[in-house]
Amino acid sequence: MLESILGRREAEAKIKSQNRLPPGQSLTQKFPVLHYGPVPRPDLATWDFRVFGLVEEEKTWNWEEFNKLPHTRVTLDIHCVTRWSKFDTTWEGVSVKTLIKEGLIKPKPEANFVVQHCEFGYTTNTPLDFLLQDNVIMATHYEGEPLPLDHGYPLRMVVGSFADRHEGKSAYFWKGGKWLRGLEFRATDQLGFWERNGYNNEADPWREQRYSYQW
Ligand SMILES: Nc1nc2c(c(=O)[nH]1)N[C@H]1C(S)=C(S)[C@@H](COP(=O)(O)O)O[C@H]1N2
Ligand SMILES: [Mo]
Repeated sequence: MLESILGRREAEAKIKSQNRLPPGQSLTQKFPVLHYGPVPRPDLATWDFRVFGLVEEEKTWNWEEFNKLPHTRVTLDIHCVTRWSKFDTTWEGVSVKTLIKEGLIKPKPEANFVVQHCEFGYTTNTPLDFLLQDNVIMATHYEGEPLPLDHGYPLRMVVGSFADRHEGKSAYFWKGGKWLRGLEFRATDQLGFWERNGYNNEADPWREQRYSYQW
C-alpha cells in the first residue's frame, strides 16, 4: 500500500496534491479508536437490527437475516473531527440506498431524517438523503475481515469521501455509529450524542464544520 512504501509525510503530500486532504486534517497510517464509554461485547445469537419510525413496515432482522441482505463494497477516505484522516479504506456491508431500492425498507413520504441507534444508547443523526449516497455504508467488514470489536463489531455505519469525486456530501467520522443496532426514520431532525455536545450537525469536513459554535 501507498503508506507502507512512502513515509507518512510523503504520503500526506501526495494525498494533498490529489485534493483529498480536507482543511485542518493530517494523514494517519494508524487506525485510531475513538468513542465515548465502554466497548460492548455483542452476542450474535441475540443481536438484532431494527428499522422503525416512519417506515411502511417496521423490520427486525437477526444476524443471519441481516447477512442475507444485498452486499456492497466501497473504498473511502475517512476524516475524524480530531484531525486525522485515513485514506483508501475498504468496507463491505449493506447500503441503505440498496435496501430502499429493493423495497426492503419503505420510508414513508414524510421521512426526511434518520437517527442511528447504537449499543448503550449512542445516537447520531443525518438527513435521509445523506444516507442514500454511495459514500455511506453499514459495514460488517473492514479490509476483508469482520470489523474489529473496538471499531464497531459486528456492524457500524461508515461515512467518508471518494478519492476521485467531491460531489455529494461527506461528514466527519462520528456520523458513523459503531455497534449499530437500528435506524429510526423521522419527519424532523433529532440531534445525536456528539451533535448535542458541541459538534456541528452538518459536519462536512470539506467546509471544516467541526463545532456548532465559534471558539
Ligand atoms: N457507538 C458509538 N459510535 C461512535 C462513537 C461513539 O462514541 N459510540 N464515536 C464516534 C466518533 S466521535 C468517531 S471519531 C468514530 C471513530 O471510529 P473508530 O474508533 O473506528 O476510529 O466513531 C464514531 N462512532
Ligand atoms: Mo470523533
